[in-house]
Amino acid sequence: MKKTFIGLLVISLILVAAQGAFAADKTIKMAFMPGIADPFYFTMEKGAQAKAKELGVELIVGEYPKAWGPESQVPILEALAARGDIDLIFTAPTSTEALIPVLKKIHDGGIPIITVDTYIGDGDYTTQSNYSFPLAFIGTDNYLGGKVVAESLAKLIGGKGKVMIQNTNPDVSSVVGRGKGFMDGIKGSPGIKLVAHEYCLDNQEKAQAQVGAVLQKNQDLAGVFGVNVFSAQGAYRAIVNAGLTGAVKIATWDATEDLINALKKGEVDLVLAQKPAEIGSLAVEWGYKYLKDGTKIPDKKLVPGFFVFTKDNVNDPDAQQYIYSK
Ligand code: T6T
Repeated sequence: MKKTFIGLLVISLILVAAQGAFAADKTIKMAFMPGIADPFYFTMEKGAQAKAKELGVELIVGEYPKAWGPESQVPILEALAARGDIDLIFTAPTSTEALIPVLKKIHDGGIPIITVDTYIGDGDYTTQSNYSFPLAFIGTDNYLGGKVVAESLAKLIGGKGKVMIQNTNPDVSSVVGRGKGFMDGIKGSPGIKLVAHEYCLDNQEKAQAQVGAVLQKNQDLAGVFGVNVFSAQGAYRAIVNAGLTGAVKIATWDATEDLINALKKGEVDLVLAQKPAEIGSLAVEWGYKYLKDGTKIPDKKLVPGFFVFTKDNVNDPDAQQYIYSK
């Protein structure tokens, strides 16, 4: 009995040591699989590539999906894993539930996973569950950002009036968090009424049509929250087309050049910028540390902050760093 225990202990120690042990002369190869082709993920890739270059890591980037969702993402992830030469994958799961099986299979096949921007399950990777296998989640505090946006929009509309949320998907952690934060944030202003919460499935034309339809029914709409690149870009275009620039206040999320230019023109009132380059850089840095010597991210979570652009700071030299790349 005692011998078996000691034997098991020795095997476990060898396995633990082997996990982080990487031959000094082997180039680490990581793969990044973005959520969709958009400036947020292009900027994340830039940050990741810069850190990879600094550390001598080879970074393979999976094909950028043209549409959001597991149908596009799963085959690309499977192809990356099937190459057989990837040491770690970091990816933005396009669904909290639908991505669990494929990521678990890749992990069980020996490739560690970090999720960036979005998480699987409820994002708690510290409690044992069928989705706690990733090394970590690295991304924005979307709930907090949603609350900040709500409080700012409330001020812009004088604490009262009808508002809507133009969202993308009901099963994606990032945008769900933003929506929840916003809904809790407006609770502080009893005069504000949420009249619509639309989902465009990350399609800008659809977002524009949805905001247009809500405007038709609510001609006294006071404010809109566009929760990400395509929903925000579609939302402000609908307001401009309706000739309501300035009358309907628009708070948007993601600092694309399009949204920043719209802010400068007064067609948008607020742009929340995430820090995608930092997220990509942290994923490479911590993936590298883990592969080199088994160092793990404390609490399996890293949360870079965000920056809020308004017409008052949009031209500040210090703020320019937060605009996403094309
Ligand atoms: O807002 C980002 C990202 O954080 C979100 O998860 C999905 O949409 C974007 O990529 C912007 O389009």
